[in-house]
Amino acid sequence: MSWSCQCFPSLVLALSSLLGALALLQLSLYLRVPSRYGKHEERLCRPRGRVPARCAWFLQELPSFLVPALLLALRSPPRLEPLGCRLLCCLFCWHYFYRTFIYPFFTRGRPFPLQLLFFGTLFCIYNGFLQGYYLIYCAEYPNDWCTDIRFTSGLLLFLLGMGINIHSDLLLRQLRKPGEVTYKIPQGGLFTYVSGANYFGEIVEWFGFAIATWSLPAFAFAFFTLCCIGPRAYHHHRYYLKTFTDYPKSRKALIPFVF
Ligand code: NDX
Repeated sequence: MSWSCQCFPSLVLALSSLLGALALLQLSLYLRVPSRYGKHEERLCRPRGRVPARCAWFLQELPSFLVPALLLALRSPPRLEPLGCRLLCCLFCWHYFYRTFIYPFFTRGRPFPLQLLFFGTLFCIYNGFLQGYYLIYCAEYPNDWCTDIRFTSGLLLFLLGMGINIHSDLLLRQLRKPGEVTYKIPQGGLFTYVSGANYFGEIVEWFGFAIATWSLPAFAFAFFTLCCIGPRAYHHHRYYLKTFTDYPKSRKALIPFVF
């Protein structure tokens, strides 16, 4: 089976706008009350409606990798010229390869609420389709896009953000022994400056991707990421200040030295 190549710009515009609207909805819902998973889940209220963290993160993130990969495989004739376009699609898939096939197998997180797993999976199908469809069917770049300042600076930011995100996730994981579910004060790396170091890395990463692709869908996704995990970083910060009397007072919530 193969799909003939067609780009519908109005579809890209509609899906990107909806993503922007979901970001604002997300912000209004979770600014005051955190999304209820991990340390903000109401304590063991519904033990039955929870899925082991490994399984939940694998299932939830899989569509973000699989959907663009399928779109790519089904496209006829195969595209992704010039090189800039091919690299950009690989960056997106690379992140979600890590998030789907590596991150879940090392996580020591608490079981994840089934209801949020359902919505998270729907979101990943939606976003995987939007980013993949745009890059594979619609994006047009000049042959020298790889040397454009937007591509190079965006790529550098993407790599920097990804490095911070992976390193911070690793530091969080090392706080626990296998089987442990208690919370401790994160130390080292960017956690020296902010409570949400992993989130800071992820936000930098997706804004880098948006600059490198210079596209509406990628900017909409970067904005969604900011609205989704920005408030979560703030709630993590408040949680730490409330829970640990010796929590470093100079540490900010999300942006080093600023907020
Ligand atoms: N998954 C992105 N919205 C989300 C799941 C939830 O990848 O209905 C968004 C993602 C989804 C969300 C996703 C989309 C929107 C949803 C939402 C639920 C509701 C919402 C669907 C898809 C919704 C609308 C209204 C629009 C319909 O026990 P534990 O689990 O707390 O353990 C943690 C541990 N840890 C510690 N251990 C010891 N001591 C401490 N002090 C510790 N602090 C933490 O570390 C975990 O095992 C681990 C990481 O925890 P945490 O809380 O720091 O990060 P977490 O939020 O779990 O994210 C994990 C990684 C991280 O790198 C982050 O950057 C990335 O995933 N992420 C997460 C969320 C979204 C996202 C990226 C993005 O938008 N790009």
